[in-house]
Amino acid sequence: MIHTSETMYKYLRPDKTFPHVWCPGCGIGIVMGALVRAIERTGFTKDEIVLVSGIGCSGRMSTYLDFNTLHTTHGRALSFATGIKLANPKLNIIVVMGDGDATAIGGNHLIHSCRRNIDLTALIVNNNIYGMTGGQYSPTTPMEHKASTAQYGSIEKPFDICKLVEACGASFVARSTTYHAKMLDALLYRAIDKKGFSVVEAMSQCPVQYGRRNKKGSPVDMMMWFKNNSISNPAFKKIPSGEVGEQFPVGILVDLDEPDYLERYRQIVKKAGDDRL
Ligand SMILES: Cc1ncc(C[n+]2csc(CCOP(=O)(O)OP(=O)(O)O)c2C)c(N)n1
Ligand code: SF4
Repeated sequence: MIHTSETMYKYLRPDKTFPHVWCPGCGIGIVMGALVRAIERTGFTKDEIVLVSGIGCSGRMSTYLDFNTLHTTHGRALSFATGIKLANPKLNIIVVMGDGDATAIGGNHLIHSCRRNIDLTALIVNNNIYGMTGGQYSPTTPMEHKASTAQYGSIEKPFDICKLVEACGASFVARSTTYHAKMLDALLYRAIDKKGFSVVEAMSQCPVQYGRRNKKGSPVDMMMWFKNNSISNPAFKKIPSGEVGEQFPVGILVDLDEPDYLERYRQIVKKAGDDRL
């Protein structure tokens, strides 16, 4: 049995980094709690984990958590993480990104990490907006929803992150929300354990930049929206496509066993007659 507050304190850097920057009611702290519980369950020591993050509100996790951490440039967290994994394959690398960081400026890195099937765990905190920089619309802002750069509503089709990474070849794809914190922790545990490129989308409320503009109510209202519109993947698949509306599937969406990048790379090295790896 994991005692939540004790576990959190074990992994925080209390002397250096608090108070944190997150707004009251923000969902990122819930996501960070789930990540810590998942890591605790794996039994890895702090030194066996590397947490890499990009820039943005969610990217601050690498400042607050006491692992080997790297706070990288906006959109480039996966490239830094790829370098670390290739240099030291024994490390378990978790990459935290916002939806803008992962799918806009870092979109190219995301799709090619899936295709490459490099053994990393990507945690994408999707709050449907650029939180840190003042609420500009991101590739996951729903159509007609408002942002500081879309005063009359976005006119672009949003990405479904899970469908995107599935199509690009990710080995493990899962989605949960801040309402389903325990499910999120179980999915992150599975993702860290999984060999190959794993993506977990954590839908999270940003009451300040997204919720307020789009009249989504309080942080609790936003979490209740997650509760009322999420549905388990098997049940979701049975809904006729014309009747889906705003509902979205949660849980494990893809789980494949395929050779990862390093396994393929080692085979090539062997073929080339070099036995150093
Ligand atoms: C190269 C570069 N371009 C733009 C920025 C400004 N910037 C910082 S965070 C951010 C958006 C963050 O949004 P998201 O990734 O969705 O994370 P959130 O803050 O919502 O958690 C932007 C555009 C930057 N830091 N670097
Ligand atoms: S701006 Fe939004 S995402 Fe950023 S800390 Fe505030 S509530 Fe959270």
